[in-house]
Amino acid sequence: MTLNPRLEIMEYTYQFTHAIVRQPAKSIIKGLRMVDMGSPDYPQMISDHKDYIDALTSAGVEVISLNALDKFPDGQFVEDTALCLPKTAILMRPGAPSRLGEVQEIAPNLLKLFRRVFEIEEPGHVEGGDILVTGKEILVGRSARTNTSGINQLSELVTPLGYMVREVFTPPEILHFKTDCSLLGPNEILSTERLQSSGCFDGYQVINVAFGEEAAANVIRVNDYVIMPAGFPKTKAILENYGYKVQAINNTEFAKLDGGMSCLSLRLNLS
Ligand code: CIR
Repeated sequence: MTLNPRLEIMEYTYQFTHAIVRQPAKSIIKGLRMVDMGSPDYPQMISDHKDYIDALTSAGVEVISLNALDKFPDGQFVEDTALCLPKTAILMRPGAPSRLGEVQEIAPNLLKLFRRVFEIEEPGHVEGGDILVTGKEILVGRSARTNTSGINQLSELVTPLGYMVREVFTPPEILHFKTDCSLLGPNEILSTERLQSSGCFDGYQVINVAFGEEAAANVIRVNDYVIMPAGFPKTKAILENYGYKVQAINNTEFAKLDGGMSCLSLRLNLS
């Protein structure tokens, strides 16, 4: 019997065996930010990062923890450096010049784990935070960090593997497409109303974060759990009412650098 490639894609949208994280370097306090919300507290970040790893572990993934990189203040936001699909990894090319070198740091780790490793090349730029893999397609938000050349290259690389790439738009007031949305299930999306109103999720079942809790839109679905930032009780209750098992992690400090739940890990299915 031939397996429907689409079905295989759907199975892997939130089922993960491993995650890669990187320890926050002391230089993180110099990380990029869209708006200055004050200096992040390094010891609190280390503590939150540990809780994040514990949440991933209790969701059933083996966490591969890489060393801190002092020369890359945003280096712990590993999601932006690669897209990991079953059996295939694609090295990104961040649009932030200070982050380009992070890709060479993650590459050897992915080369050890994946049979196929591709890369986005100049003049393309894509950051993983702009990519949402759903059960039926890969949505990529054009943003200040992700350009059309990068999206076209990504499409050419993954179309032969059975994926469809659809270009969407990241609203200019947010950093990445996934700043405002997350995957909850193959056809289920958590989104802010402002992003949903662009029409990019037509055909999906969309759950909106509570009004005033827009910063809760970046969560990760990992196996049976949804890992979300703490401090958003209305959105947590909404998710729980839908039957999701939720773990909330303090994110006040990474948020000062526009970091959220998804950016702190690369989630992999190595089965
Ligand atoms: C940056 O501006 O690149 C970092 N300070 C934050 C990156 C967050 N990445 C993500 O949400 N995927």
